[in-house]
Amino acid sequence: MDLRNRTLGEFIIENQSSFKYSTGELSKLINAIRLAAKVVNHEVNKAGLVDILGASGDINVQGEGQQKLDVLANEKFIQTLKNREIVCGIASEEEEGFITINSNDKNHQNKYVVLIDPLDGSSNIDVNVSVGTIFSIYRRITPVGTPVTMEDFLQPGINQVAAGYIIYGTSTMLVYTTGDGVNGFTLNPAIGTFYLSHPDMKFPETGRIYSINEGNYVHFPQGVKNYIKYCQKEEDDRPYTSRYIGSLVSDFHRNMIKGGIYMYPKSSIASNGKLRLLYECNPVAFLAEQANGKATDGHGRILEIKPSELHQRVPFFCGSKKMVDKVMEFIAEQ
Ligand code: P6P
Repeated sequence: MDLRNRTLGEFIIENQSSFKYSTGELSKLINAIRLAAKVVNHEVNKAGLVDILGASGDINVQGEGQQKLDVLANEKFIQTLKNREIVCGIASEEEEGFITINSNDKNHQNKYVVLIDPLDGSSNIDVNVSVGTIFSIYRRITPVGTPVTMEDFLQPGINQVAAGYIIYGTSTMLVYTTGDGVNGFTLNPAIGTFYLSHPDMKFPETGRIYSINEGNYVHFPQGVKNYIKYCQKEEDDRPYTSRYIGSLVSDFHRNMIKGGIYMYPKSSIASNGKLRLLYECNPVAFLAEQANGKATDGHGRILEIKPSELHQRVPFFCGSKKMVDKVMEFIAEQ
């Protein structure tokens, strides 16, 4: 059966039975994310025309300058998710703590928590380079009907029931998994509908693209430095190509299609690297593994890390399996 041109709505319904807990709520949740994605996409695409470019003048919980679109995307996703009786809690890169939903309604049966990076790579907005939204969905582990606790958010990535991203690039795509492979949907802006354009996405076993901010080279651990030099050496299928957009979603998306590795290691100036475990590394790692790729902190599987803090950072190496294995060899030798 040719699945192409299925709409996202049709795909969700057709695949609902394959969801581990097919009660229809996860389908409603993915649909809510789809709606929020369209709203944010509309704002991102006109960012250059109205006064939402540039910094909001606020500092987020990370101590980073907030872009106006960061704030807007955060508000749109939280508002869309809150308005539907599906989730009981939300955590966001832009919020210090988690947001409890329906805590005063003792009868609510909402059982999912969502963690989001509402606009990753937002420093690229003012220079018209692609950015993305990343989301991660878990079933709560505390009793339904009670207010969520931090325990519901600090789950290892292996517990995710769904994860994905929206990439606001030359076209807008929603790419997600519910644990049964990775599928990509492209938005037809003329009619506001996402169509299945990339069924069953898979990482090539290896690749020739490495993505890392080489401006930090002097601060990297020796093993990472040695791997970069390995990528640049004229030998076998090397030197590789260096491609780094400064937007995790964009670098990951390209590498998943073409083959490659994305790296944000720890360094002498960032002892755990920069990327956040809960709403950047875990969802991207879930997608990577579902697409026959690999994701590690340099030693073990990202998805098996037991989180201790909402905004904790981890070193991140993710992409084609053979490339990730090779950088782990260099790290082990250092
Ligand atoms: P640097 C964006 O802020 C982000 O979290 C990722 O999307 C991106 O890959 C990385 O940080 C860029 O960080 O330090 O290289 O500018």
